[in-house]
Amino acid sequence: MHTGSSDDGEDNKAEVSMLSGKLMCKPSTLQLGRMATLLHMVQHYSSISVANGGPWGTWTWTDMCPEHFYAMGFSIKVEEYGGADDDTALNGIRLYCINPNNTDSTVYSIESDSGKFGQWSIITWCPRGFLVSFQLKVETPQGIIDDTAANGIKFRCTSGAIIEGVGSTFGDYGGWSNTCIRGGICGIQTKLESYQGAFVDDTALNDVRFFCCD
Ligand SMILES: [Ca+2]
Ligand SMILES: [Ca+2]
Ligand SMILES: [Ca+2]
Repeated sequence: MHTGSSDDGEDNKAEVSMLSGKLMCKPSTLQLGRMATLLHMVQHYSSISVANGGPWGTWTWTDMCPEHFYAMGFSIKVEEYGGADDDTALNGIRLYCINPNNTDSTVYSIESDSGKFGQWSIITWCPRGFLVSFQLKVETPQGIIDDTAANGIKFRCTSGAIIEGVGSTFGDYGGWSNTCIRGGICGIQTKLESYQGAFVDDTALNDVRFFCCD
């Protein structure tokens, strides 16, 4: 768990300076766009994470709220308990971003990669303020028995209120992530095990990290 400069940040800085060095020749629109994104990330974002994520899957793409928007609510995609079937429990997380300075209360939803099983829940909102930290409920590896990895999630809001996406019943909550120092959560990236097929034990969502904006 850490805040501020990460290995990713260092890589981004290196890549930015590498791209800057190439500016003598005319950069493509794609390069300019990527450079702008990287500069934005280096300047503004820190990530928050937990230590108890599941071991399967790979980190997928990042999705971010528009500038000046912060996540104030969330919904989760959960596969209902299937008894003897291959269960996956938590499959996806969506964040709902608002701009506190907007008077038209536009809501913008963001989502990283999600599994194919389950239904989306209703949205749970912070009573006020934004999402600033989280806990993940994860089932530890079960060996030859059916695994589900992540099962549920709790968020703490700026006000201190705790809101929960109850999800499925397996596993336990780990410790709290670090907390967004100013502002709140404004981005998401999931670690997802892609669909393994009918005869292989699937787990879908294993871990998640969020990004903070000042
Ligand atoms: Ca297993
Ligand atoms: Ca399966
Ligand atoms: Ca399973």
